[in-house]
Amino acid sequence: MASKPPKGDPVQDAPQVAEPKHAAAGLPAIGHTLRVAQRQMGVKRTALTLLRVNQKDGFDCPGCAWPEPEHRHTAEFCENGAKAVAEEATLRRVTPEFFAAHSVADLATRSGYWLGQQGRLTHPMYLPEGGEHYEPVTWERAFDIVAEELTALDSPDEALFYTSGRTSNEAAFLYQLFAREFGTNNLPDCSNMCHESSGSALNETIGVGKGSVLLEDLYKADLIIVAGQNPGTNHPRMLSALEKAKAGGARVITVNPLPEAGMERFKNPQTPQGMLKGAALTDLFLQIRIGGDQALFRLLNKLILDTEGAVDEEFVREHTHGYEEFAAAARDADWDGTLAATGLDREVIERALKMVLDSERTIVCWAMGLTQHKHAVPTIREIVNFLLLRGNIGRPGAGVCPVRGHSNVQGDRTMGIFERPAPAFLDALEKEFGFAPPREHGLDVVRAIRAMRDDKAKVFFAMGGNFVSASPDTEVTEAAMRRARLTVHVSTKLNRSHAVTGARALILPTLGRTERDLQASGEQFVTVEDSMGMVHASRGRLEPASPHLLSEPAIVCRLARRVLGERSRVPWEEFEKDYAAIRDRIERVVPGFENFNVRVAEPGGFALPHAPRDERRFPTATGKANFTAAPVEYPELPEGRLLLQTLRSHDQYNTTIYGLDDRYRGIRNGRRVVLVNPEDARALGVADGSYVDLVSEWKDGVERRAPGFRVVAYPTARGCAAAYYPETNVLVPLDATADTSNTPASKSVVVRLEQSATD
Ligand SMILES: Nc1nc2c(c(=O)[nH]1)N[C@H]1C(S)=C(S)[C@@H](COP(=O)(O)OP(=O)(O)OC[C@H]3O[C@@H](n4cnc5c(=O)[nH]c(N)nc54)[C@H](O)[C@@H]3O)O[C@H]1N2
Ligand SMILES: Nc1nc2c(c(=O)[nH]1)N[C@H]1C(S)=C(S)[C@@H](COP(=O)(O)OP(=O)(O)OC[C@H]3O[C@@H](n4cnc5c(=O)[nH]c(N)nc54)[C@H](O)[C@@H]3O)O[C@H]1N2
Ligand SMILES: [Mo]
Repeated sequence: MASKPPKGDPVQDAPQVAEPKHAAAGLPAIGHTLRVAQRQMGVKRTALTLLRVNQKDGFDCPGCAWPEPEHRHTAEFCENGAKAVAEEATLRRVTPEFFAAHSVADLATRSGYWLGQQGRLTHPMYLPEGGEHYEPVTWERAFDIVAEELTALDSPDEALFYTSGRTSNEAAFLYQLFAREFGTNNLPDCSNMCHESSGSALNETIGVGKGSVLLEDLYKADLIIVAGQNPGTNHPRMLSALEKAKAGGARVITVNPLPEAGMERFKNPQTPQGMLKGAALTDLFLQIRIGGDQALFRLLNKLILDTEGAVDEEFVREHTHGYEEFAAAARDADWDGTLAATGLDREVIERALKMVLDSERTIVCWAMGLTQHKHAVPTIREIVNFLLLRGNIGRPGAGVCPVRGHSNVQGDRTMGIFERPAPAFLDALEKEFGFAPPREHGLDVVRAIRAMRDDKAKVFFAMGGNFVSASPDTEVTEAAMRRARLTVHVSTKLNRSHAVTGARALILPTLGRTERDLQASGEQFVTVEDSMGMVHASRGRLEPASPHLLSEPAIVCRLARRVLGERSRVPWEEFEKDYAAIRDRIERVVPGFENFNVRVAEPGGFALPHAPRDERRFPTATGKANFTAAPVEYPELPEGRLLLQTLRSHDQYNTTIYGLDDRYRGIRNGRRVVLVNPEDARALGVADGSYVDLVSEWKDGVERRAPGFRVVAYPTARGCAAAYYPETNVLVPLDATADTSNTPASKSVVVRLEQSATD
């Protein structure tokens, strides 16, 4: 079957293909942004809103978690940030009339793109058991329904409280507080599918699960390695930071199976010169085979060990543990094995080594290209080994830089959104609020899906996000969701998770970042933490999309009062009135937030402490930074198969689809494409432009199929393929996860291509 768009879609998914681009941003990006923004918001609102993004008195961009530079241009221009804002500030509305016209069954046939394009949700909506349409419901009745189902559970652990990473610190703190006072640590979050592998690897090795660099460090670095990340699309403001670092003398190595335009050349729209010619960003491109990174860094580590004087022996002696065992394992690395694992040639690795040895200050940045593999955690640990060897953690211009996704995903974790909370955090909660939080670990995303599938969890509550589309194994996940008694989504926009429901379902519409949040004590602001541990305020200015919206903190406070009633020890009413009261409590529970209300009022906010970065102190079990010596792994590829990575196009924010183009990769008007190396296409006998089904093969023997993808001959590494998420999530087996972190292995799915049957 050739790709057929779901019924009602405005545009046929009919991909057109041109040559990929070799530069990002520039004039086309500005034109594109204004067109998208004006379509959603009109001219006046576009100008007003875009001026407020990431300004000192404005709101935090709901796009990515990249930090803000201290000296902002009037409009820190970012095409994809602007698209994220336009998506939220749109003038389109999804009203009760819309739901009367569209049954849930109808909504389930629509594409994610179509659903998102309908606009902002305006009223709380309820789908009764056996009902065909969502109906408007009062907030009181909505909270009653949640309370009915929660109190009917045999155990609080039959409830799941999911969070997506846009939720503010204040809302996140209240949400985990409610879940724990209710009695469960079942707090799965999008981080489980995202940077969990980074947290797992960093916690164990350096004692803090977060990056160790600030923006200034990038400007001081000699060498920046960007591995498994596409900042031109997903963190566009990082390109200006890389440009500045390069102007200061840094060199850049890019490690990626795909040549990504943003890493090739950046046309800075803020400077006339940038607009014309742009700056080349990558000095050396290692076009690695998917999953080859651990092998690459292991070999580099061996080569460093083999070079006289290359190891920072004093640092290793004073600050690290496990060196001997690691060094013995690293010395075993061999060229042939590494060349096979990475698909690289010897000469390019030798050039990389020279750049590594020439650098006194090295930073490694990474994102989903490293975290979503079976061996993601040992891969990131190998990067830590690499940095430790030359003393590159805990001094200016050097360190680990996992680049986070959602704008407050890091802050949510800091606030306690975690299914495996540290005992010290629970102790602090207990002391502050006087109830005994549950101590048993809760369920992460993958385990939560299994629990619903096996009838062990019956209420699913989501603070944002789009759980069924973001999760792996779409058919399994959707069937699991449909088994729930009640599914509840606190959302700004319509998405597929509203159409794939439990027996009863609720949609609770909420304020976005851009909107004014008025409570009894006056106008409120919230706070967020960026990818580099900087905490700052975010204040919305726009009139809310509807008078019926409640803020996320207000929803949690009212729900908690309704569910917990007299038994609660928490002053929910006070918190709802004045978010400063929430911050006072955060200050007393979470380390690093001393004087929170005062410090967050300062322009630019404040940095959270980070012992390895600030004092070269490593709060690990050994009290030192730990070298590790895991065996090298890389994905095996059977004959006639490809390793598929599922990634983002330039016109999407996770499951939110802005449009059908992927400009830098030369794709227009369609998303069902699979990028294949031309030589692989030839060897497999599939023609460029033909349509194939992607069929994933996994040891459970279940055949997972995504039909109707147009083959695009593309210069990706040999043996590798790429196609967009979430269309390909159906191919990622629920049980295919990273060791230790349990993150779905969305970047290495073994697939075969089958010629699509034509209709
Ligand atoms: N506009 C926009 N911004 C976003 C998002 C969005 O969807 N749209 N999403 C946000 C979120 S939640 C996140 S987590 C981030 C995601 O940011 P990214 O991680 O940049 O997103 P992906 O598109 O998944 O890209 C993964 C990159 O890793 C490469 N890669 C894949 N496999 C391998 C491998 O084995 N080794 C190496 N070295 N490279 C590999 C891919 O070719 C690709 O360049 O972006 C955030 N920002
Ligand atoms: N195959 C594959 N799967 C992946 C990935 C991949 O690379 N490949 N990436 C994974 C990653 S890195 C992540 S982070 C997850 C993302 O998983 P999620 O965070 O669950 O998904 P999003 O698409 O970001 O969620 C979008 C929805 O959030 C709601 N929303 C937006 N803003 C707000 C707000 O301010 N408040 C509230 N309450 N709701 C809001 C809107 O209703 C919107 O429809 O997906 C993961 N899934
Ligand atoms: Mo993410």
